[in-house]
Amino acid sequence: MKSLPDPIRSTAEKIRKLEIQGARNVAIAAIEATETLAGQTKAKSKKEFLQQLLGAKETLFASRETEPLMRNAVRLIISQVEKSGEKSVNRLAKIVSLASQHFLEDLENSNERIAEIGTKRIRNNSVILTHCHSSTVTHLLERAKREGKIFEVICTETRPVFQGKITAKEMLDLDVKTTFIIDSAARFFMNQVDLVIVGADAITSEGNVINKIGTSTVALVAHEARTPFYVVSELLKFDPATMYGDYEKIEERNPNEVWKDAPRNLNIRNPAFDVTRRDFIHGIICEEGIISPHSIAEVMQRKYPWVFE
Ligand code: RUB
Repeated sequence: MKSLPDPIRSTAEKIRKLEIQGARNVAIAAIEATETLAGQTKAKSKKEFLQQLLGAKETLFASRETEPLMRNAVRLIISQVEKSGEKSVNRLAKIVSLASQHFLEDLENSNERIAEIGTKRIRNNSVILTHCHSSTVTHLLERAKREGKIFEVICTETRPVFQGKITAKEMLDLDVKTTFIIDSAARFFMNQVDLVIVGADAITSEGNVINKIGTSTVALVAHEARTPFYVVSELLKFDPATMYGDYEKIEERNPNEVWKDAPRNLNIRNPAFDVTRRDFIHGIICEEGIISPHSIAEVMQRKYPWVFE
C-alpha cells in the first residue's frame, strides 16, 4: 500500500508558504491535519500516540509563530487525550476527532456571531477601509451585503505579499464597489473613510492587537482623522502567554518577499505583523459582543478559563 503523505508536514508547509493564510484558516488547517493524523495513526499505545501528537504540535507551531488561535486549538485537542483515562488508541483517536469537530463548530458559530454584531456597525452609504485579507472581515462584509446594507470598500494592497488582492476580488464577487490602494495611500484616503475594520492574529493580555504589518499605521492614521477603528476577532486569538510576561513573537519572513534580486549587503527586514496599541482601537468585535480591548483578560477568564491552564 502506498504510504499516506504526512498530513502535519504538508499542512505546516502550506501554512509556511502562505498557501493557507489568515489566522482562522491557519487554525482550521492545523485542526484538520491533527484530526487526520489521529485517524491514520498506527500508534500501539497511548504514550506513542501522545508522542505523535506532541511532535505534530511542534511542527505546526513552528510553521508560523504569531498564531495563538492555532496554538490554543491544538493544545486544547491534545489536552483531551492527556486527560482521558482511555487506553485504546482507537478510542483516543475518536476523542481527537470529536474535540476537533467541536472546536471547528465553535469557530464557525463565533464567526457568524461576529458578522451579526459587526453588520450593525455598518451604516448605509458608508466607506469601509480594510487592510490585508481577513476572512472574518470579509465574512462580516458578506453578511452586511446580504442584509441589504449599501457600502463601499477600500482595500490596501498589503505589501509585500499583496493579500489585499484577495480581499478586493472577494468584494467584487459580492458586487461591492471596491477601490484598491497602495498601503502608503491610507492617509490620503482616510478622510473619506467612515469605518476601519481589520482582523487580528493575536491579542495580548493588555488588549493590544497584532495583525498584518501596516495595521498599526492605519490605526494611527484613523486616530488622527477620528475615524473609528475596529478589530474583528474570535476571543481565542488571545495569547495566554502574554498574561505571564511573554511578548508575542512577531514572525519575520524571508527578505526575498520584499525584493527578489536585491543588491548584496543590503539589509532587508520583513516583519509579517505589527502591534496596534489598545488606545487606537475603538472596540474588538468578538463572539461576546463589542468589547473594550482593556477588558480582554477578564472576558477570557470568564468565557475560556481553560486557556490559562
Ligand atoms: C493575515 C492577517 C489577517 C489575520 C486575521 O496575515 O493579518 O488580518 O490573520 O485573519 P497573513 P482571519 O496573510 O500573513 O496570514 O480573520 O482570517 O483570521
